[in-house]
Parts: sequence; C-alpha cells; structure tokens
Amino acid sequence: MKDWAFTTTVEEMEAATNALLETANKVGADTWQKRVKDQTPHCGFGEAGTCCRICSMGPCRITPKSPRGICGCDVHGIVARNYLIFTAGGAATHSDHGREIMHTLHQTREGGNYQVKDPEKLIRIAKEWGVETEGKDIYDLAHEIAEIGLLEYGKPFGTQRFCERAPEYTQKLWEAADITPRAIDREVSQSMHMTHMGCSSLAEALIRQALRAGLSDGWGGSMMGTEFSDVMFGTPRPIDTEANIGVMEKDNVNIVVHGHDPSLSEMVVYFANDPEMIAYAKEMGAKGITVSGVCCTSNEVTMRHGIPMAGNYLNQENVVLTGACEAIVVDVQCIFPALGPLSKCFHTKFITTSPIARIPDSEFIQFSAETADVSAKAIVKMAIENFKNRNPELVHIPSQKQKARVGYSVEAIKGVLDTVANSQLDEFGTTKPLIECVHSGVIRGAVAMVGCNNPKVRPDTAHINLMKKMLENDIIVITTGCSAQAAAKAGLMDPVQAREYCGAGLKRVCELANIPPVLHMGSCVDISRMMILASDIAKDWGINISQVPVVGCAPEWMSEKAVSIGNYVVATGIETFLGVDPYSKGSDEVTRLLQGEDGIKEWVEAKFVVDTDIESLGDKMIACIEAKREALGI
Ligand code: BF8
Ligand code: SF4
Repeated sequence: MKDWAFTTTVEEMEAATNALLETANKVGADTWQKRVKDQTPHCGFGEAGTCCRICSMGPCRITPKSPRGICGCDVHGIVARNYLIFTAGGAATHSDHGREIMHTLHQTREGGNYQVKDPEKLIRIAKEWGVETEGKDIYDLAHEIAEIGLLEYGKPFGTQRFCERAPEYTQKLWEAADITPRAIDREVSQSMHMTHMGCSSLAEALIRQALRAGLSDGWGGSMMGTEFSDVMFGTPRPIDTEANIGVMEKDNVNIVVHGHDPSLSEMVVYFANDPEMIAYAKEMGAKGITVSGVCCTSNEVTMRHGIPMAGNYLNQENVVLTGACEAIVVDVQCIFPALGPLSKCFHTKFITTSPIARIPDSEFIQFSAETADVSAKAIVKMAIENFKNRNPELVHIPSQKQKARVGYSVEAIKGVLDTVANSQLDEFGTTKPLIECVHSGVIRGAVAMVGCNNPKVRPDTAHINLMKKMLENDIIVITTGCSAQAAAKAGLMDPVQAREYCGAGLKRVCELANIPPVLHMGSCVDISRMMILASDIAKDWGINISQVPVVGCAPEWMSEKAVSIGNYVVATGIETFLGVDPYSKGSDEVTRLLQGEDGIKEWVEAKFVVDTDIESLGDKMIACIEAKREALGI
C-alpha cells in the first residue's frame, strides 16, 4: 500500500505518543500502555463469554469437565445471556443520551441557553409524527415534540415511530422476526429480565432480543439524539477543520472537551469564543483560547463548528501528557477514570459535569440546561486562570496535524453529490446521483466504518489500513466516532490530497463533488444517519437494504454501545465486519446464530463476520460488496 507524503502514518503517530510517554515516565504517571501489560493475558472465560455471575450460586465457569452451571444452564445460554447484557448496556447508554437531548429540547426558549437552530427540521419531524404545525410557535412545537419523543421511552403500546422511516420491506422483516422495537426502556428492561437467573437460556431467543434492543437504540434513542441535536445545534454542513494532537496550541489556553453529549460542549465552545473571555486569557498571559476535542463530543462540535479534533479514544491521556492542557471537560461515556490521577501529575483541571459520570479525582461542576451558561463560563474561566500553573518544562505538543473536511449529514451528502455533473436525474434531495455512481460502477460500493480503538488492535491501524484499501478499490467510506477521527488524524479527510488514495472512479467523483473520499458523518449516535442513508438509497433504488452494495465495519470496537450498534446495523440488513470478537466464541451455537448463514441472516438478511486478521477482513468486505453487485447484475 502506497503512503503519500501528506499523510500521517500510524508509525509517526506512535512516535509522537512515545515522546509523550517519556513525559509520563518523568512525572511517574500511569498510562493505558502500561496497564495493558499488567492486565494481559486476559481471563479466557471472560474472553469466550463462558463465565456466568448473574446469581450468587456462581460464578460458574464452563469447561469440558463442567459443561453446565449449578442451575444447569449450558454454555450457549450463558454466552447468549452475556451477549444480550452487553447489548442492553449499549442500548441503554445511547438511548439515555437521546433522552438527555429530549429534555434539553424541552428547555429550549427564545433567547435562552438552548434554542431551535433548525426549525425546518423540527417541522419536518413534527409532520412525520403527525403533529399539527400550522400557526404554532416554534418553541411550543419543540416542547410538544420533546414530550412525544420522551414518551417513546416508556409508552405502553406500539413500536418506535422512527421505524416507519425504514423501507416497508425492512419493517416487514422486523415484524416477521418479532424484533420491531417497542418502548426503548421496555427493550432494555426486558433484556435484563430475560437474562435474570431462571429466565431465558435459549440462545435463539436471547439473540433475537439483542437485535430488538439494538434496534430500539438505532431507530429509537440514537436517532432521537441525532435528529434533535440537529434541531437545537444545527444540521451539519461541510466545514473545514484540523485533526491530531498538534491542534493544541502552546501559547493558548487549551480546553479539551471529551464525552458525547453536545449540550455541554456547545456551551463551552460558545464561551471560549466570547471576546470577554479571550481578553481575560490575554490578561493571564496566553495568546488566546483553543478548544479541541477527543471522542464523540469532539465529533459533535467539529461537525457543527469546525472545532479541531485532538484525537480519539486511546489519545485521551495524550492530551493531558502534553502538559499544555488547562482543562479537560467531560460529560458522559468513554472517559478513562485514569484521567483523575493523571491530571494530578500535571496542572490540568479534570472537570466532570454529569451525575451519570462521576469520577474520583475530578472537580464536579454539575451541568443543567437552566444554568448551562453560568457553568460553562465558570469552566472556561477556571481553565484560563489555570494557564499560569503550567510547568513549562513538561510542555510538549507533538506537531502533527492534518486538514479535514467534515460535516456530512445525510442532508449534506445528498446536497454535495447532487452536484456530480454526469447525473442525469438532477433531483436535489435524493440519493439518485449516488446510486447512479454505484450502478455504473464508478463507485463500487460503500463501507460504513465506525467504532473505537482497542489495545487488542494496534491503535488506528485497522481503521486507516482498511480505509486505504477500500479507497483503492473505488469503495467510498462513510465514518463516525473514533474511526472518523482516525481517518482525520491520518489525513484521509483532506478535501484534496486524500483523493490520491482512490481508484480512478472514486477519485473522479470526489473531484466533481469536491468531497474527501472518507466522509465524516458524526458521532456514534449519528450511525443513525447511516441507517437513514441506507434506507433512502434502498427506497430510491427500488431494492432492499440488504441488496445495496454497502457493508458496516467496526475493526477496533470496544464498548457495549458498539455491540448495540452492531445489532441494529445487522438488523437493518447491512452485513457487519468486526475486528474484535464480541465474547461469543465460547458457544458454537451463538457463533452460528450471529455469523452463520442460518442464524440471524435468515431473519434480517445480514450477519456478522468476525476476523481479527485485518487484511483478510478487508478482503471479505470487498468480496461481499462485489457479490452484492453481481447479484444485482451490475
Ligand atoms: O461513542 S467510537 S471509543 S467515543 S464508543 Fe467511545 Fe467507541 Fe469512540 Fe464515541 Ni463510540
Ligand atoms: Fe451459575 Fe446458573 Fe447462577 Fe449463572 S445463573 S451463576 S450458571 S447457577
């Protein structure tokens, strides 16, 4: 694989990290690289999913000598229960994020901390939900929709409203498989009920519920999180920014936002741009204020404001190790508890803000919609006042940074691809130009690359190598989460230069549409955007989602949320390729259900493919896309 001079390679990123680890050594800080060594090898029972501790007669571990737990549960029941618990954790987390957004929507008011920035989108959704919009004040409408959305979490009857966005064919598959998600909280609760001691031990039933709980996330909670974040903070449009640790600025006050909920980071960004705050930073000896981000909160603010991305999941300690981070401000999810003790080795303020994520050795400033302005201002001020406490001897910011164009919501993708000149269809607001490119073979297909980093995979290599491989083969990449940040750090979202990696067809499309070949679609809740895109393509094309030459891929995933995502992506009809095993290999039955031709594939026309050899995973993805093309006769 050719590497172009403009890209930042994984080796270069590792060299930068190693320099930061020297600082860690100097101050006696603990880092994940060291803890991985302490924790490996991992427990074999845990890895295979064959340990059960859901009742206190156990824990029971399954071996050839002891094939059943004390209650008599076999390995398939135990592995499947663990898999469902894993999924339910993720569905709960994403959906609760969506719920927080709905509560914030309920607090919006003219001139308030939170406002409706995309009224058209709100009206569009209201109409979709059958809510009268005529003559209504936009804030009255926002509050009404917020209440209806919140009821989606606990309504006693019916299924998720957004499921109706899926093609009818998909909805029928869901009905036939009995996996159409009902109230979101019900799916999570039922999952926990099914996995309670003495309930389900039939693997097939447990996996079926995993798909339904996943769907309640992807077509329920996450979709609400995304759609109503757009309503409040604006629907993303293409915007230029930068990525990698070098976006932090030595002479500025550096505030790093981390987590997932944009309600906090939006306010921090707002006050960091306040002339009064900038003047105060100058008074304190800095040249200005730089807000950058890690993880999905970073994706949220980069998509809407072009805030630079300092790094992804396994870079969260790096930003502190620069010695130039005045404050790392977090909300919820994917936050290392390690940031507590680590920040104590530096001048960095580690600020937690949510009652959902309370972490030792942090300063807790509780965030709420009513007082968001006061809290955000206090946080920015605290960071500014901390600038003077830096130890200059410890300051080292690696210089790596790359240009990136981000902001590809479904609306934006439809908009830009519409400009591709050879489109005969000229229908703004449809996916038809994109379909035409795929149909003609100019683009062979698409990969939705998502997910985290995981020390089990050399960080970012799988994301970056797989993306390059796809581009070479004229497969366009859409991406979210930490995968998107891996691409941006490497330079694969550079609007002009990244085209060098593409095959001739994809390169031409990128030139005509003026897009990078790897499109940043947002944070992990924004994988719901990908579901809408896949649905719209299938509808506009007149085929089923499972026939579209698109696959999902999470090569370095690690979280419960990722398992929930995997379930809803597969259940939507998209074959999903994983580079890390979901603790299921202990049961051949669960493995067959998830990965075989006669398991979930028979219900939803897609399955999981697990391969820890990343080259081979990539080959399988390309083969899957080509097989779909062949089946379509294109
Ligand atoms: O929700 S990709 S490490 S930051 S879980 Fe976490 Fe994974 Fe990153 Fe975003 Ni998603
Ligand atoms: Fe053991 Fe059964 Fe209890 Fe699980 S539920 S810990 S297998 S006795």
